[in-house]
Amino acid sequence: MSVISTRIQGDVLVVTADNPPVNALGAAVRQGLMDAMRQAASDDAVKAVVIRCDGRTFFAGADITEFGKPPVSPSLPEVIDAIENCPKPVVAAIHGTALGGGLEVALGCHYRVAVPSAKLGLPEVKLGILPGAGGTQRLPRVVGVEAALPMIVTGDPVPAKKAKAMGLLDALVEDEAGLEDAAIAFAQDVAGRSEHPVSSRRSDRIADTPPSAFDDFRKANARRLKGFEAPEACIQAVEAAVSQPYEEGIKTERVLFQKFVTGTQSKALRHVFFAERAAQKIDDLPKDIEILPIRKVGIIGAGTMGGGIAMNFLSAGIPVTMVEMKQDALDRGMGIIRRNYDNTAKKGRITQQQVDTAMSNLTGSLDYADLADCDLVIEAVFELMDIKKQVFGKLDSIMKPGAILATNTSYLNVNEIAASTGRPEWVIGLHFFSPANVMRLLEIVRGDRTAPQVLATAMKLARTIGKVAVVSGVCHGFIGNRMLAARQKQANALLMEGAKPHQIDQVLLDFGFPMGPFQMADLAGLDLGWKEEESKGETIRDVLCERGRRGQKTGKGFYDYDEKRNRTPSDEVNAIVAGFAAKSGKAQRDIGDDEIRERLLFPMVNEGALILEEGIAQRASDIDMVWLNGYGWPAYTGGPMFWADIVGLSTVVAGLERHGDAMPDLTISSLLKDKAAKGERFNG
Ligand code: T1G
Repeated sequence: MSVISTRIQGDVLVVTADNPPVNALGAAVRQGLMDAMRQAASDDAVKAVVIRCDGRTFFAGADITEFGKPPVSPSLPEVIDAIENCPKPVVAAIHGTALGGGLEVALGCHYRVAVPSAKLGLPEVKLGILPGAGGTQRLPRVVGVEAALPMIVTGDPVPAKKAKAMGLLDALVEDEAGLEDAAIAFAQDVAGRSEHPVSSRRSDRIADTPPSAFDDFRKANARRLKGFEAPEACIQAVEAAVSQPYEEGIKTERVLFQKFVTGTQSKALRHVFFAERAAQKIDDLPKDIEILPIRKVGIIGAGTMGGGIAMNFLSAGIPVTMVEMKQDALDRGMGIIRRNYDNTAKKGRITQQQVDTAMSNLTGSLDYADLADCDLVIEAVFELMDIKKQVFGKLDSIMKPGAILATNTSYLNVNEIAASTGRPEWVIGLHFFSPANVMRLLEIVRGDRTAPQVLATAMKLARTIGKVAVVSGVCHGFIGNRMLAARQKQANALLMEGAKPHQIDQVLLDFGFPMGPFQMADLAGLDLGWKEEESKGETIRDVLCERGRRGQKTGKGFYDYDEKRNRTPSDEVNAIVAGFAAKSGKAQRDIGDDEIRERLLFPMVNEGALILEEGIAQRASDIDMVWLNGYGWPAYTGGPMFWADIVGLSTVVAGLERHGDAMPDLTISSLLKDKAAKGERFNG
């Protein structure tokens, strides 16, 4: 089967790509396009050309799997130049997603038509690179710098209607099934025009770009792009489109592209791209397993978690019955959901109609019996095993056969919870991360007896509600919280040796985390699970809570907070910490940032290796997905296991050994040691 085929319809050469699953512009496709352009140029009967794709989408970009391998001619820039220099007008017929090199091919065409559902974008920056086949030079010339910069620097696609409005598309084809015929008709129409459109595309629309446009854009996006290197390269390439002649600008783009495509950040972000897709695959599940329908969901608990979880399903159009014990708690929970939606609507991210539809799908109840016809019920009650068992015991007696019973527990043993029912095969863990309607991660905890069909249904449901699902086995804290505990243990130990909370936090902020452990503690609240009547001042947390330092919500915790929630280190806290440190008997010393970083992150990598050894996680990249999507590990380093590969596993082992005295009860994973000794990596 040829990935590129051609046929002549009337006087139009129709070039069709068929390279599933997304018509990536691999070597065979590029060669086929080059051959088709030669055919068009040499055949006098051909007056115009249409380039289209079979399958679900127009070209979705270069073939990312070819990156890092020796280049194969023709290159994509060569193919696009051949399209652009074709003596006959070339029309791109776009459906699905014209992304990256796909949009660059379309930009090389003289005209572009699309169906309204199509999306067009240059997402290269999300892979740590920049468009490398003329996109940074052609797009600004077609739509202007102001419209081109956000597309290139954020990588976010635009819908066809907006693309038409900005001049990126020449026509919209309302009848999606008639795209090919409409494109052929469009090609026949332009074939008769004398003026060759290439010159029109190289419009001087960029001539009127104010130089401040770029610095203004940098300032406006600085926070969002912090730590990522490719966005600045994207901006520089667009600056070159304005300040340099076209041919020079193309060279500038090429130099920048080559620099970044071989860089560590791009390798990390390409790892993330494939890791997110790999996580959807469960190695021991048959591919054609039947997925159960989830038409109605029950949530037990209308607190922060219950409400957030409910919103995921409501936003996906799935009705929810939310059960609480008391009317005031139920009303409060329902009110929070409404407020969250209203705030989102105020920001213009959803319409009021969508809010009303979501809320119309939400039913509140004080009676478990109202859950009986749910296909799935998720408990989000207090994190105590006895309470969880009571809830599951009741559910077992109420829920219809074939319903899935899920727990949102963060740590507890899902097998033990399942055993409290007569249907352990139908019990699974769905561990959402707070705020549950925002955080993309969903740890799907597979009990020893969870049925494959239940697991497969949960995985599919995760995609339906827009989550990145990672399967975890049963252990205390599953994947993410277990590794977090390893980090927290060292953070607490470092305090006893002389480090200050803000110093420890700063090391992780500098690494790229959104916050450090003590800032996280203040945000979550230091009094979670703390009881004043039982507090004996035996820990730093006890003393802080006893002194009213209960976190951001009380204006002080490990930090002091002003009315704008700006945080400053606290002398009182440092004195309390120093007091405990002195009592600990540990020698006090100035601890350098490098040691702090190693002591926080290397034990996490080690815990990840143990998690792999025990079969709790299917693969190292799943662990990366957990930390990128649940805890803010900076994506441009790929996640803890990919980052360890880059650091070098032998360096990690040496670091753990060097700090061994400070971590006496840490056992170095044999998998980690074995891979280090062999010079291997976690991620292949
Ligand atoms: N190359 C290789 N494989 C790709 C691919 C690509 N560009 N895009 C997707 N796949 C694979 C993916 O790994 C998965 O494989 C399958 O296709 C289905 O993908 C020169 C240099 C198009 C929106 O960044 O955004 O062009 O897991 O599960 O949810 O300037 O795929 O089945 O084995 O994501 O329907 C720029 C990346 C490249 C677009 C479809 N292009 N792809 O989403 O399916 S760089 C991109 C996507 C570039 C030029 C530069 C999405 C999609 P498997 P999927 P989907």
